[in-house]
Amino acid sequence: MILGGMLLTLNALFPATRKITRTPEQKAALHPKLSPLSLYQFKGCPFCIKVRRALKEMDIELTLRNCESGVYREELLREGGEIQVPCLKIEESGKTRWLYESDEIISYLRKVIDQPAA
Ligand SMILES: N[C@@H](CCC(=O)N[C@@H](CS)C(=O)NCC(=O)O)C(=O)O
Repeated sequence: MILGGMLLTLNALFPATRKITRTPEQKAALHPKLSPLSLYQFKGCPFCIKVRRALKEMDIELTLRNCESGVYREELLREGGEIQVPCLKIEESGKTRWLYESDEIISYLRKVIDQPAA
């Protein structure tokens, strides 16, 4: 908890910088690719902060689900299989996948936003 608070403070003091800046139109074009995704996270988890900083660098936004407690934590355990964050919930073609591991999540997001529109 104390470490998480310190990391959040450091993250606020030294915010990630955008490596790319998207126009509102470009963001709207990404919406179909990103809306099926949600990031299950803890606010003060270093690996979650790493993913959130990568989101900022890529100038994209995802639905964030805080799962320190409550229904999203229960859902993560029940459907994802374990309580480990960050975890990306991917809803595609009527199926749901749960992607664990911060590096995997960042790589997946990079691939998703580079994909040409379907
Ligand atoms: N290798 C993982 C590590 C993730 C990890 O250790 N997450 C911790 C929080 S910082 C966790 O989910 N712990 C389970 C718990 O607190 O119940 C990654 O890079 O995503």
